[in-house]
Amino acid sequence: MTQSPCCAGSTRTPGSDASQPAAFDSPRSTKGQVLIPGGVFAMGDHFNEGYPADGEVPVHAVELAPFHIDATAVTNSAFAKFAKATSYVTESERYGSSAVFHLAVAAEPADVLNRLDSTPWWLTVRGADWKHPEGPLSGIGDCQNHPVTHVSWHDAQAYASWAGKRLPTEAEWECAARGGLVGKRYAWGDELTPRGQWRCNIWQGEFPHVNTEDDGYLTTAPVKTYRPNGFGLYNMAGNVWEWCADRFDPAYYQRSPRQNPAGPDEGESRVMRGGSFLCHDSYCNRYRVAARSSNTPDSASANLGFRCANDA
Ligand SMILES: [Ca+2]
Repeated sequence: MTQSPCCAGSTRTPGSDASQPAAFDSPRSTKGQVLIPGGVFAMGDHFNEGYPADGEVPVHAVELAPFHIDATAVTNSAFAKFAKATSYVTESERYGSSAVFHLAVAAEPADVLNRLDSTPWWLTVRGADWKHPEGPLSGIGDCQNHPVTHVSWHDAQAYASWAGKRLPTEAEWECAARGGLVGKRYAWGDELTPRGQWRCNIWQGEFPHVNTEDDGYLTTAPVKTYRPNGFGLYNMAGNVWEWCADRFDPAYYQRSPRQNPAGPDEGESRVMRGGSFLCHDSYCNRYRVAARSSNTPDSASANLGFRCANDA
């Protein structure tokens, strides 16, 4: 974890598993993807309301080649096809536990291994993984069209290569999330709930104990919930954090190249974007379109997933 322990729990893995490939050699596929036109956009926080340590400023011009990006986050159903075809075992499965939000645990007390003093709403649950997102007593039978969770950056990379895709760069992700709008706060405009309607799955109520679920969901929502943005992309804010390809450096915007920035060359953590169902203005406003966060590439949790991209 870096500076934002509220955002996503963190797990450590037992080391690499040489018995399974980290990448698969599949033909390129743009199935389920939207073509995003290239061009120049203004990347970063236009309102200077992000957390300074996240490095959302300065706003800077970025020029991107056209690219494709998935219209939705990768679902449990899609990830199940990958796991079945490849026998891939995720890092959470190998580690034997993952981070589950305290109000959504489905496990025997003996399987709740740890509760951190600094983030007591994150519990380390034995047997929590993508097939058991709330613990061993949960399943994904009724959640096939929800985003897959408990996947590490390494797991996301493996899936993307199998699908004939790749993870988006952070700049591609923000360009896509903006939906063609210029300098707006959210993926749909500047207002959080236009005409009183929720456009994303975040937290309402008193974090972390009372969630009034005004947006309809305590934890994940199906990937096509709410109206898509101007590019036809769903849930670019809230629901689950999404891994990007880039390494994370809060100072990166001060030196990033104008054309097709791909992140710093060095650094342990990887970028996550979009915020999750746990975001609330009172403690984490990272559902804004410019918001940035990161986690180590072996981390996984109940509010962290991904979507894929491709060159045009
Ligand atoms: Ca919600």
